[in-house]
Amino acid sequence: MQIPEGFMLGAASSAWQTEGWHGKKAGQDSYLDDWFKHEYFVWHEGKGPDVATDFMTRYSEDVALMKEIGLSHYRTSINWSRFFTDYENLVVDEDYADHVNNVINALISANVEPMIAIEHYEVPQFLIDKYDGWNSKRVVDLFVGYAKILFERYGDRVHQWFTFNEPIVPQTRIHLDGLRYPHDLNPKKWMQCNYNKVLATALTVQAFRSSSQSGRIGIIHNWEFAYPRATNNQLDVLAAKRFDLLYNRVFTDPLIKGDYSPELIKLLSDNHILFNSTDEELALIKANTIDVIGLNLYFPKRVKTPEHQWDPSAPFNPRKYYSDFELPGRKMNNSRGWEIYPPMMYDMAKVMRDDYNNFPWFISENGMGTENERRFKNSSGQIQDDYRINFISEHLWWLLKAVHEGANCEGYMLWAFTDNVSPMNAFKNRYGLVEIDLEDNLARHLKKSGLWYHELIETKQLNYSTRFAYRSQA
Ligand code: BGP
Repeated sequence: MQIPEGFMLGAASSAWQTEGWHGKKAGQDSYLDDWFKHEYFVWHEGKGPDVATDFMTRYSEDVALMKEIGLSHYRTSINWSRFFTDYENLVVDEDYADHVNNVINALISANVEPMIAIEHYEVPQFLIDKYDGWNSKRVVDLFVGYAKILFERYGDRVHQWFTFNEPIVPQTRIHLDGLRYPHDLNPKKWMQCNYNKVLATALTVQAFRSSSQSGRIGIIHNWEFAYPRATNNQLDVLAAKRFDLLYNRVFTDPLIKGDYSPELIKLLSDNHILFNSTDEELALIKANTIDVIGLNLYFPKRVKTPEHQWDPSAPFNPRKYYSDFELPGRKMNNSRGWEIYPPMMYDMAKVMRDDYNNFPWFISENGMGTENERRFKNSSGQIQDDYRINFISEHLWWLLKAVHEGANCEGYMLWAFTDNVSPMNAFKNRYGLVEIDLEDNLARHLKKSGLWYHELIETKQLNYSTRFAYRSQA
């Protein structure tokens, strides 16, 4: 299948998952760093952001490999917690700012366009301790101040900005599900943080447009594609719809369309978790919608009508409205516990076409994390990750089919360029086109998929005849 000219074929990562703490100054902890320090025992084999892939000192090697593979784009983030020595007076840490500058320049000279997320969970712990983090509108203002400095310093060379990567995720894990440190279960706070990040995005979009820089600005959202168990069962369909409102449209409606849907507002009011907003803020959100959206899409979310009655005295959770549905026989990535369902790419394109007026979008993350990947090394030590090649091929096949039918999807970015640190799972599941060898001083080695991706980019031909391979996995 032909890949259209100009279709982005890149890869992604983030600052905190690669950098390591080399050169980090006292007081520069991010939320992730603080969590890692407090609950080190939930991180796989004690590995985490402290060393990561040591991108801080080894980025030149990585950029050289990006050039070798021929990536058109590389998305990463700038680490807010390291960018300042004083978050309130916006005093820049010039050492870190220089590092960012060098990385951007290196990417450009390697002919790889940088795409930058302003936050990929790297909110400074200081702002959590002092203001309760994203629950606070003071933090919204400080974020916008931070973003303006990035536009001034790097906007001449970075032309694609994203306010957040997966803005819903940290507060969902902390305030809605209570899974992550500090386990502060508080659904109202969950929704307030969601809203404050929408507001922060609108204010940042406004700041970007009034700066002298060219380019575009958007957000990266982890769209959780909700499939009802049975499309002819109205209760299952309703369960999927409510899931979709609470996890997807809570961001995408205000950011793309400028307004929250009345159905969502009613759902939030009925459950006493409506966010605090002012008319002025809502007008600002309406006037400053984004230019483009990146969607992180890994697995389908299958739901059915709730199996059990909800306890009205329990803290609100969207599970009030749905139960998980496990499709018997589903194809799985067992390392991660995620179902593999490539046609989701095509279904996503239909949603963007029908519900968002063919708004510009791209796949900002998709990929396959595999445990114990060393077992796939051949005699010369190269990881033979055919399962990853198949995974990418199947997903791209469905995506390109949609593109050939008119979807406004601009590209595909693999997660991830190199193996890197996942929250808690650390290096357990390997995602990269490039191996990070923990047993050999973090040496970088191209996997078979790295060579394959290079060929894909060179030839712009996806040689894949099966549209959907069945269950045979690593
Ligand atoms: C996305 C995040 C990434 C990355 C990826 C893989 O949700 O944006 O930061 O971690 O998922 O998931 P995991 O690392 O949990 O396996």
